[in-house]
Amino acid sequence: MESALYPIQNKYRFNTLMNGSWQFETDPDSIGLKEGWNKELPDPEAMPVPGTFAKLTTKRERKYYTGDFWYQKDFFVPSFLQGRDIFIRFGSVTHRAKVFINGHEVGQHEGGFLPFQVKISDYIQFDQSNRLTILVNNELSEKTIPCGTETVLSNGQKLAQPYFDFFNYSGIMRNVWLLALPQIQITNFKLDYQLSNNTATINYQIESNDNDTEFKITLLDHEEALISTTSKDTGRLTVKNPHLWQPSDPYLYKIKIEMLQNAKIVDEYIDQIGIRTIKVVNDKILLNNQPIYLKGFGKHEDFNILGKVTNESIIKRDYECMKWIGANCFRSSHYPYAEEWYQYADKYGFLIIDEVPAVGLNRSVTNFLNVTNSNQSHFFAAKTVPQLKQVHQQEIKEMIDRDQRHPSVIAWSLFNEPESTTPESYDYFQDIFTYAKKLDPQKRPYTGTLVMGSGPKADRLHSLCDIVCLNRYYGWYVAGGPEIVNAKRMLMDELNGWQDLKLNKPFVFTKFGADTLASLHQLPDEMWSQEYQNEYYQMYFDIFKKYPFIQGELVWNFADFKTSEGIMRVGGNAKGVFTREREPKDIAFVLRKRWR
Ligand code: GCB
Repeated sequence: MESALYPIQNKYRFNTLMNGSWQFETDPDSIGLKEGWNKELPDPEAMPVPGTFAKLTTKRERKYYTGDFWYQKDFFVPSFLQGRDIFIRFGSVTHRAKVFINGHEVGQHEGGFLPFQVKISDYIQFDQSNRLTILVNNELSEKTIPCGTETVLSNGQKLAQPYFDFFNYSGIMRNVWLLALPQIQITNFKLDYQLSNNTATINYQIESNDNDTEFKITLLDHEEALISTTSKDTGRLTVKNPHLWQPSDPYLYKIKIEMLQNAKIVDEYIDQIGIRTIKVVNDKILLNNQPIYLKGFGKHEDFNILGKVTNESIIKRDYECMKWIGANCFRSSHYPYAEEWYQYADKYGFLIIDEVPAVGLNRSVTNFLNVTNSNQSHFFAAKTVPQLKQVHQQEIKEMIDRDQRHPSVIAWSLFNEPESTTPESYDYFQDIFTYAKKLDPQKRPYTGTLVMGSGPKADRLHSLCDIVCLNRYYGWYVAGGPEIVNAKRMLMDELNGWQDLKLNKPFVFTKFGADTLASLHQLPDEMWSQEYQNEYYQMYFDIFKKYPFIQGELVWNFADFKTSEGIMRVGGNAKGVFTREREPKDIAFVLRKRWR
């Protein structure tokens, strides 16, 4: 990626959104490149960007379309932008993209949930129409993340088979910008904080595409009053009596970076930053050196019609619901969300466990059931693992480069429920953690979530994690309904087992939940009813009290969401505390009382 910086406008930086109606065509036989579709699509239809075709169609073949597909858009670059570097920036393209300008390939990107930008200056004509074409592919394999496989139906259609439990929405689902940047430009900057004696030290490191430049760095408070200023690409700023960022008071400073050449400013980038520290000490998570208990959700980017499309109205509504209920945290399960989510979190005072799309590293969609039955698919013994590891590492790097400055991001999750009981799984993740730990200047805690069945005896990954995150379903997939008394026993047995290991690490429940139909009430309660969801959660909360190393509860899920079809799901996953329309189920009021 050329730069991880979110687009901003100022005297030196111009951008315009390219969203709107684009041309679209599927290419089931992958003939497009040979036939020159990178220049002209033969029979396109209109398609919104951002958007996802799977939610807009009335045809099953289109909904489940798997393979290559193309987008095209004509655009204009006025000549007053000449002399600048021109880029196209994609918030994401799911899952991989090849980008062409006026027929020439200008870049490609693997991974469907992180931004990338491609430089197009050498291929465009100013003051004339230009053509942007993107070849997208949404197939799943064990070589890329998220993992899955595919099958070919008797009609010849390919069908993606995710090893994960959310719908494989794909396409261009986030914003697309045209950027005009100075040729000498700031490409990123990293910050980390130290607090002592009522003084904050901000260590910074600026990255740019030119070594022969100077910098001026200015820190301003919320009212734009000057706090501190310095020069050099690497250095420190000090803040006396800092106003710290925290969920109850998400105070943001402004940092301005000016880049100079021959004493003339050539680029400027301004960002809002929150001064705070985050670390794990013994079995506590410390925010600004005070223990913090995490309350909130595992979420998805998911909504009717939109699928995973970024929409700020939904972002705002979700934060309002999370604020109402008294949550302070969510995990970006199971992929990094659109950047706008993190900007809101910084302002609303939410904590985020930021997760890379490493989900489905286990040869089954119901992996929690398989592992519980001691089935091991020896996923990490496959020949494709070196390739997978490279993609996994690349996406960790892109996620950390993108999100490291957000005060809201308090931890990095490097996996969700992979196979974790085999020696190969340890070897794989040891490399992943070693790689990741070099990337974050703030050295935030690193974690990953452990599947049901990966308990204190069998699990091999917890030693790598700074926070041990458990996904548990006693009372739902195991010992549900009238057996809930056994579920209670099983959960306590497992927690006793962890306690005996004396790990001296914080534990967070990153998933526990029960599918619940908002329409169903029953006495005595039964599985799927709202009353059962209440009973289920109450059982967990009663037990959490007994184990002081539990430092957080992120329930599954914030809202009902779409999954693949199957006998386990009625219209999707119904474990939401809110419905898919973001209205509360009964449990929402229970949680509100508990969390507030
Ligand atoms: C899990 C998976 C998640 C599923 C969830 C469930 O632990 O990681 O993707 O949606 O279980 O509801 O079954």
